[in-house]
Amino acid sequence: MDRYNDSIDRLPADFRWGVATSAYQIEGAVAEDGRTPSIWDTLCRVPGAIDNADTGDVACDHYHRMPEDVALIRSLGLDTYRFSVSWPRVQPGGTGPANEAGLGFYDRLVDELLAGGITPWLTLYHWDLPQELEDAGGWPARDTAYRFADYAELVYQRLGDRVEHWTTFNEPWCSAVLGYVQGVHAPGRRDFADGVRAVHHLHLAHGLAVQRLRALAPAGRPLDLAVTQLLSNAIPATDSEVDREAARRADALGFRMYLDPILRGSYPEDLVTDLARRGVEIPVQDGDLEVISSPIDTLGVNYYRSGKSSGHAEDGSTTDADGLPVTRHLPIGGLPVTHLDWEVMPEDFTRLLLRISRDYPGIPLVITENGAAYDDKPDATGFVADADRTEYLASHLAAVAEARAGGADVRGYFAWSLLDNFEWAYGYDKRFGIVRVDYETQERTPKQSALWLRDTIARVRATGRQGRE
Ligand code: GBH
Repeated sequence: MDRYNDSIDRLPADFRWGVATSAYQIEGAVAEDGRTPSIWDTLCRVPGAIDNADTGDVACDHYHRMPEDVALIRSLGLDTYRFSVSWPRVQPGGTGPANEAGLGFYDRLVDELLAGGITPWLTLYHWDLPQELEDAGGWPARDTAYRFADYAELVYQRLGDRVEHWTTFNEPWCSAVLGYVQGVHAPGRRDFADGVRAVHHLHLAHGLAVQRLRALAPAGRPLDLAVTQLLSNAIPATDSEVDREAARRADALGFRMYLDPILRGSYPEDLVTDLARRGVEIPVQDGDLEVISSPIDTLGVNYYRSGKSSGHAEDGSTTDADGLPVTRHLPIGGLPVTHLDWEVMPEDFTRLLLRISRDYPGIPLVITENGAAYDDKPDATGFVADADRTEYLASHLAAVAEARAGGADVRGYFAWSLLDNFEWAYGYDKRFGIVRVDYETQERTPKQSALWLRDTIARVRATGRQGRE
């Protein structure tokens, strides 16, 4: 792994080092202390929806083992912990008053973190919409955005005195596209126009919450407002006009649709044209884009994989049954892959970060997720010598350092994930943790990658560059 150190050691001594999780993936305790079901509890009961019929009912039992997990974070020398709040835990049903017992859990978590010298980095929404709000229409319904702003306010009222870093949404693309278009994530719906409506209402919810929190924060109290997006480059499969057009469409629908409204106050024109050809309109009302583009302080970037775009279907045709142009995602080829068959290409991460900072200048970036699933083989003591995951983290950290050297203002890096956990539609079989979880005993064992990260953090803190480059 040492061959990455020349790059990694260019990171600054005050670089932020974190690790990330999300509520439904680790907490368990789904029916305790007044929590009501979310759309994920519902999807987990649909036959065939989740590999092995796994559910988040118990997960890593973090709800009952939180102090132990905070101690683990501390033992690895991490300075920041990114977690999410479960909406149906703190506001059952998604409307009405706060549930004290549910909020109390996050209150204790925040105190535990602060007592251990760890900065809380709070995400309000990591995909667990209260089922009642889905029954009322879910994200394709505009009203859900206003419900979210109320929820954000209620959490801020309780934790705002101690939590400085607030992220509204984790990966709106996943909620909208995987949840409402492809139907592989909750709530499992399949309608392209609903997906487009969901995107707009997720953006609106973000903007409304940003305005609420900004207004609630007393003068002089620090407040860092952010949104986290899943981003990657759209690389044309070949230099042909057809493939370059496919990459442009993929970039409009998968990248610029998520950054332009928030950071530029408009949807891309080519996106609007592409959608119109499909008979779909974004349900923008007067004033929405002003709300959506309310200033934020940080952009969270989640990055996992690369791929390329082709304008040709498998049979070679360039239009589909409806006469619309084909946009197909393809592997790049010839690259190592993870347990999920995701291709590993760290140089593309550097390119992505440079592109974001060129096209959306002035906003500090934090890598809020990066990591990989590998088919870990524990030894007799439960230790996992995960050279593959360690290599993934090292090469991607080096890629971040290269992007910084090229001018990208990246302030921190959070590994996904602290623990092996419920990997959504893949259940527990796909492990992303830097810490092994034995699901029989709930025992936690740091993997080689966790120890490597601990040592790397200590070295960069001691020898890294002083101040920002
Ligand atoms: C992130 O999503 C999430 O924020 C995090 O919760 C998740 O654990 C992590 O990545 C690792 O996946 O094959 O159709 O079932 C990144 C986006 C979400 C992309 C899950 C792949 C599976 C879709 N990933 N998704 S599907």
